[in-house]
Amino acid sequence: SQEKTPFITFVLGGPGSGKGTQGVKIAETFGFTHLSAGELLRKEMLSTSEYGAMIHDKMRKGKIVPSEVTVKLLQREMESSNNHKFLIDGFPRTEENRMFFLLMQVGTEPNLVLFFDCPEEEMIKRVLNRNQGRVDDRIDIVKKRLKIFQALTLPVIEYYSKIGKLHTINAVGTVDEIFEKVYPIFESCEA
Ligand code: UP5
Ligand code: MG
Repeated sequence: SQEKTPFITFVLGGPGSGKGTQGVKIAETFGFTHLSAGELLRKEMLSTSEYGAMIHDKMRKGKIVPSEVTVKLLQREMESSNNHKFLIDGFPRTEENRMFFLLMQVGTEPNLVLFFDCPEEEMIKRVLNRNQGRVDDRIDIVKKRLKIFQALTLPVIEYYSKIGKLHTINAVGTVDEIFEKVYPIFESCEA
């Protein structure tokens, strides 16, 4: 039930680049509803959903879940929210994801796109230190996720750069140091 035009921010970056951590802070500070595509898929995986087994199979291999499934989950959350400001983390990961969202949301391009730019060694270190029992936090799978990020997600990031929506943030430093760089982007935008 949205009366206002939605304001959509996509947060992109490799595995462990800090999308979730910064996403929570941005949402709290600037009044966004935070939707992590990965979290929504993990919740769906643990439910009795018909997609559960398929999602599990994709995730444990570091592969991308079909666009229609992810977009359906995102759309369900957006439609049931009273908020018009959404911060979507970890999506779109592929050009197909991007096109599918555009189709389902009838032409809604994001207002802002953040890219957390982080060196691979740092991303690997963070993910392996996390210890939250994720099926994909193993060194071999993390390397696979990094390869997929480079091959499929970097072109999407490049697209947003071309259309002038991208804000690249150096994601090395403390959580607070990084948030200090993120803050002015939202402070200066009207949502
Ligand atoms: N940490 C955070 N910031 C730090 C800092 N500045 N300094 C030191 N440590 C920091 O952070 C990772 C870890 O680092 C945490 O322990 C944190 O405390 C620490 P986090 O904020 O969780 O990083 P994030 O970028 O969110 O990492 P995540 O592992 O969640 O990224 P992924 O993109 O790999 O995971 P996601 O959940 O988005 O996707 C998982 C899988 O789901 C994909 O591989 C894919 O199989 C599937 N998927 C799809 O198929 N489609 C989608 O659209 C989305 C997901
Ligand atoms: Mg995350």
